[in-house]
Amino acid sequence: MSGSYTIPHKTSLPEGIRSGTVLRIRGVIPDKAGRFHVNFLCSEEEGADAALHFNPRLDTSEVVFNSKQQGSWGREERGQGIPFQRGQPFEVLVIVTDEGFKTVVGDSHYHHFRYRLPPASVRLVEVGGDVQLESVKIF
Ligand code: 9QG
Repeated sequence: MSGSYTIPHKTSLPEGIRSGTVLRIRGVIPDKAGRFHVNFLCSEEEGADAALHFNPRLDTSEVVFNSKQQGSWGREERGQGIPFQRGQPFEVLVIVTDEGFKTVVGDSHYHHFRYRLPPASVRLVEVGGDVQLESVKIF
């Protein structure tokens, strides 16, 4: 596998994130992939709160968005359709806006997940699951 990042991949954000921050993730979905996730976590601790859990599910053809607080998942949101395919490369942008996380997949806007936890509390981005990760970049 040519993925240049081991999984799970963690990117610390000591300054946190703010409106205008953009996270770009590039990778390839393995041929037999089940699901992968991108988590915006509020600490580096195990079981940390998640301001955003972005979870493409190739096994059930859906993309789930959620938050996690004190170990409990919140209400799931689902994007329209699944703009990911097994065996195919992908690019995701997660754009931090004043109201929430805007996700762009490829060249198309995908879903806006309104904040449930303050974005300023985010300290770590973690990518895990069935993904060949090529790059994670913060702008
Ligand atoms: O299934 O759904 C999102 O609402 C749970 C999954 C969980 C999340 C959650 O088991 O999987 O996707 O941290 C986890 O366990 C993730 C990987 C109702």
